[in-house]
Amino acid sequence: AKMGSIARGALIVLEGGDRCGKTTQCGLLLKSLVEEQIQAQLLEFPDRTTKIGKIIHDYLQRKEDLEDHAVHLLFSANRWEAVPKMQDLLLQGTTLIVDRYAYSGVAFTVAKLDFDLEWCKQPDIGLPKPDVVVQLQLSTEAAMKRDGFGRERYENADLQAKVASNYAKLRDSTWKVIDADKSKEDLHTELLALCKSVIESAKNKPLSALWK
Ligand code: Z5A
Repeated sequence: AKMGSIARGALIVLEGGDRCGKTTQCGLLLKSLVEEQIQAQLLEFPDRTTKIGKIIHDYLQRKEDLEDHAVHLLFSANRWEAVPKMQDLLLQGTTLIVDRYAYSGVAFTVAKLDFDLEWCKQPDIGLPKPDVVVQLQLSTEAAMKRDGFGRERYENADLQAKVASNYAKLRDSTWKVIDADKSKEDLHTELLALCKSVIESAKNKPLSALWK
């Protein structure tokens, strides 16, 4: 960073299919970074704590049905409402570890109804662009052996396979695909090393805009 200016934090996104261990790894990452005195915070999407997030939660829990375009836009709005906070934190030097982002938005809506990929990307264009997107890849067979598979809407093998193929269409130079079928500890070691190098190199880069 330039003399006198604060080095910005990195925007680190974890993506992956159901049960791949994103939430577990986000928690472990935060713990290790904080132990090493690196400022960091977690964010997750959907953020179910906001008004919009509560509507999304009821939809995912099948308590409410919503028109498919409308729910896609709500997922996006739920990210935009977090942007001012994200920008402030990043520019103050805090690294953000984000559990799902716009890629989930596109991959799930396209998987659900064969929606047009470009249409699905539109509402998220211009969000803060991640410095790295880590896709935790886990076969559906392995995912189904883990606790909790199949409780919410979207948690079925067919849809999860389509999501995986949509992720492949969204990969760009910021993506890293990691095999998630390993112990929590081994996966964490791999991820921590990757994230620390991303945090170092993000320090001197301006924050840019997604899909622009
Ligand atoms: N969605 C969307 O449609 N549009 C959008 O814009 C966004 C999301 C943002 C809810 O997301 C749904 O919303 C999601 C996509 C859609 N639908 N699906 N599927 P969510 O993130 O709130 O929920 P989720 O995908 O179901 O994620 P999760 O429950 O948070 O799972 P996870 O984070 O991948 O896994 P985990 O909780 O860390 O681990 C799952 C279990 O496996 C747990 O019992 C762990 O102890 C165990 N585990 C974790 N790691 C391991 C390893 N390494 N070995 C063995 N067992 C492990």
